Amino acid sequence: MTTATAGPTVRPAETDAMRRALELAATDGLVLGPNPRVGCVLLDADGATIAEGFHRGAGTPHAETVALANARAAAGPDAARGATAVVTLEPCAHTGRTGPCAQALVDAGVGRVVFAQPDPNLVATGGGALLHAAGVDVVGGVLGDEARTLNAVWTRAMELGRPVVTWKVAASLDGRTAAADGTSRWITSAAARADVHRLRASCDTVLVGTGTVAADDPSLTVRDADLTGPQPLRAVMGRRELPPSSRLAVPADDGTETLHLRTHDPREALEALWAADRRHVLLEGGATLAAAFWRAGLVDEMVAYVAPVLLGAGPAAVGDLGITTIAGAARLDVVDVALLAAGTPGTPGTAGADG
Ligand code: AOF
Ligand code: ZN
Repeated sequence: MTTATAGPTVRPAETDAMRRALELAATDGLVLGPNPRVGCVLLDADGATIAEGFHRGAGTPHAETVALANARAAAGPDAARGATAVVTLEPCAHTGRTGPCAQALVDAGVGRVVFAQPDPNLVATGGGALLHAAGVDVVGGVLGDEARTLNAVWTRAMELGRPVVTWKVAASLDGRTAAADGTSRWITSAAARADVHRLRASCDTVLVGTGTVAADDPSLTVRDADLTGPQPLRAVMGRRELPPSSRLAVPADDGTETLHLRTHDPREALEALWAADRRHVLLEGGATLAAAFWRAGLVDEMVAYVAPVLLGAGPAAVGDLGITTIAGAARLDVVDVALLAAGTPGTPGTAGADG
C-alpha cells in the first residue's frame, strides 16, 4: 500500500472529523457480524461537514458509500466533488458484499482521503494505492491507534488470518474442573457464570469437543447477558457423533446454529470457522481440546474463573502440554484481574448445565 504520509499535513478540522468518524463507528447496538466498525465524514474545502456515514454490519453498505449517498441526498449528484473523505479505515479496493469504496470516492470526485487504520484485510486492502494512482491526495495513520483499538479483535483476526481464540476455564483453586466422581455443579459462583455469558456474548463462536458434549450436555447459549446480534455459533470439534438427544444435536427453535467440525486438528477447525466468517472463538472445553490448541500455539488469550474451592482430586483444566520441567512452563502475562462476588455459589437449577 502506498500512503502519502509525507504529503500535505493534516488539518485540525480533519483530526476533529476523524474523532467524529470514530464516534460514528462506535455506534451502539450494531450487528457487525464478521465486519469491522467504520465511520466516515465528508468535509468541504473549508473543513465544514457535508455528510456523515457509518457501517452497520456485514451485507450493508460501507461507511464511505453511506456518507456519499447522504451527501447526494442533501446536495445533489456533485455534492462530494472536491471534498475530503475522512474515514476510520483505509477505503476498500475489492468487490465483496458491496463494491469498492476507493473507486466510489474517485467517481464522486473526492480530492483527498484521510484515513486512520490501513486495511489489514488482505482481500480488501489496496484502496490507498488505488486512490493515489487516481490522483487523490491520501494520508493514512491519523488516529490510527484509536481505530485499531475500536476493532481490536477484528484487526488481530485479520492479521492472523484466522479467528482469535480465547480459552475459558472455570476451575477450583487447585485447577480442577470437576470432583473425582465427575460432578461439577457449582464450582464457580453465580457471578462468575453470569460473567461467562457476557464473555460468550462478545464472541461469535463457542467451541467445545465432542467429549464435553457427551459428558456435560451443555447448551452453550448466551442467556444471562445482553445480546445485540444472533447467538454465537456453537461449534463442536471431533469425529465422534453427538449423542442424538444432546442439546447441541437438537435444532434450536431460536435459530441458534450448531456446526460439527469432524476433525481433531485445531488448525483445520479454525480454517473451517474462518471460512464460515468467524472472528472470535471462545474455547470452552474440555481439557484435551484446550491442550491441543495450546500445543498448536493457537490460544491467543485465556480467561480463568478460579473458585475458592479445593477438590484435591478430579479432572484438571488442561491436558498434557508436553511440559516436563519448570523451564518449559507456559507463562502468561496478566492483563486483568477482577474479584467476582465471592461467596455466592449458585443454586442448582438457576442456570444451564454449562454455566
Ligand atoms: C466494512 N465496512 O465501512 C468498510 C469496510 O464483505 P464486505 O464486502 O462488506 O467487505 C468487508 C471488508 O471491506 C472489510 O473486511 C474491510 O476490509 C473493508 N472495508 N468494511 O465492513 C466499511 N469500509
Ligand atoms: Zn468499502
